[in-house]
Amino acid sequence: MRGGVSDPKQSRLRLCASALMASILLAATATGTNAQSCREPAPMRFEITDKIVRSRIGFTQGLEFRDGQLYESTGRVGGTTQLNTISLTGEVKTLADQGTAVFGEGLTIFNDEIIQLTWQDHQVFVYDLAGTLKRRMRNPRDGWGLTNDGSRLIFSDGGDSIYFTDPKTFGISRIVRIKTSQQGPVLGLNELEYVRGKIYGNIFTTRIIVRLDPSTGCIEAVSDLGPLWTAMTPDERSYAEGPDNVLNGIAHDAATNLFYLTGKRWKTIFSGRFIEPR
Ligand SMILES: [Ca+2]
Repeated sequence: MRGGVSDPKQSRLRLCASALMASILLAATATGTNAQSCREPAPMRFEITDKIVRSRIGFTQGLEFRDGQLYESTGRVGGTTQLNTISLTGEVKTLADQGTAVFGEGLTIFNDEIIQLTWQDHQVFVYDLAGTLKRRMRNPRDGWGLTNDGSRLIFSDGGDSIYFTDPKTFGISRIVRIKTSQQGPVLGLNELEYVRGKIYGNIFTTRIIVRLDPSTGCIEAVSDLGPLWTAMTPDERSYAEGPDNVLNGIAHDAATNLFYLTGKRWKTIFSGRFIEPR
């Protein structure tokens, strides 16, 4: 069913996310003091190059590009936690299904293993590239977005920090607080993507994607993805207008430098590039 709010994180964070978006946009134009030693974030524009129309929709919680296709994690309360592949022509294939007992969240691929978080179930599933479950790990925290920097997994839990963990054990080795040039915590960082030393993440319930430096936690750039909705056909937009169907998928193909962006239960996945003014 499309429509009604089925993600309980939604109502909890809606107010603080709105405040955060205002704060980040304000920070992007602020000229005041630099209270937390971060530079003012630069505006970033997303230039759409193409779009993929899916053969069936999913409650997207994680997205990553590998070997010419997208890997997707899905999850919601009362909905199935799946591991899907999506071809660049939009064909969706389910590799694994954990059922409705757990709430699937972020996904990343590290050393030919697909790693899938769950929200508050503390379970981390590890699959081979064909989707066969190899092992499980325990996450002591909530699980939201997940990516990796080539040596460590990096995840968010909706709070004010990102967490670096051991890919073999999920033991947390480092915690970095997310900051802007303005005072106050940054909450709601959701789906993540590590690209050339930076992390792109979308702020839950907003149309904002930020780029942050994982070594300092500073948000360096901010992009309003509102133009994605403008680029949809009326039918495609109908899938992206429910209060639940927020922006929540960021993947990157290093070979082409293309990003792939989508949202929960969207019919469309957009490809394109982030452009910053020189
Ligand atoms: Ca991602």
